[in-house]
Amino acid sequence: MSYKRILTVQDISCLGQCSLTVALPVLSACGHETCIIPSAVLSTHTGGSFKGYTFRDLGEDIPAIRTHWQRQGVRFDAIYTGYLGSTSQAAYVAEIMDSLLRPGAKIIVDPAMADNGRLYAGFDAEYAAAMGRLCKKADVILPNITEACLLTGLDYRENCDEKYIDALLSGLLALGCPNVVLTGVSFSPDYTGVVVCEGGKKSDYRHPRIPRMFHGTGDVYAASFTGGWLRGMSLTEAARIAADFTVRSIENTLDDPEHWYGVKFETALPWLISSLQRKN
Ligand code: PXL
Repeated sequence: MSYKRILTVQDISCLGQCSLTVALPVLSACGHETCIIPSAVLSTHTGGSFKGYTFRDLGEDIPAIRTHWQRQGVRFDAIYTGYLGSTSQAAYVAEIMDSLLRPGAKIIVDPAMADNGRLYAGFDAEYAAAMGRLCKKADVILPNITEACLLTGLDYRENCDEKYIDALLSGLLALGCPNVVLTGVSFSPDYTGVVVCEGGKKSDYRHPRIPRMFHGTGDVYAASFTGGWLRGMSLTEAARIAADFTVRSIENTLDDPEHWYGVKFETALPWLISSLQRKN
């Protein structure tokens, strides 16, 4: 079994089941040491009917944390980045990728910035361009369709066909990252899933579509994908396990109409742990 030291850089949404409050428990459950740099602190995430949330950008701390860790000789086996607090943080994160990774370390970038055809509150085209520069440094990127459009300049479409997905994938590969896991790809009303492009080879994984939108599922997906992939699974296997884990997390939430702000991924963690054990 492989025990990796992972650094994840994302916000702390104090309430809302996304970003670090998902990544920490999921990566720990996957059997990895997880170090964090919080990009921002918010009282809640910015989605749904949360209004008037607090927001503190912690970007100024990032260079000082990097310098301290560099002095201590700290190195990571992987870095996994998600929601950043501002455009300028992308350059700080790039510096960390250049200075604090062990040889052969993996870079996973989830360009978490948009969904359903729209950027999240507070983000703009400049932020999307900065995410594109981070994607260039990555081993794997995990955009949803909206993020893929922002990264490639293609128009957002609600209905996908093979040709559209291929155009998005070529645009994403042209950013300079060799592997792509495109999430939320639905070729028919009843099914949704992911398309994986691993070293030029394309595959897809579909599961029945659940007709309700949940926040934070991209983070649940990216954290469990990262945890599985760093346990030594192939990219395709990790992409499938992450999809199944996300579906289970959603299913665990469906009977609770008041739980609109996130998914109950915690109750699916035993399934994730036993699935990873079976694979190793
Ligand atoms: O789940 C993505 C995400 C992460 N962090 C914050 C968000 C969102 C999505 O809305 O608002 C603060």
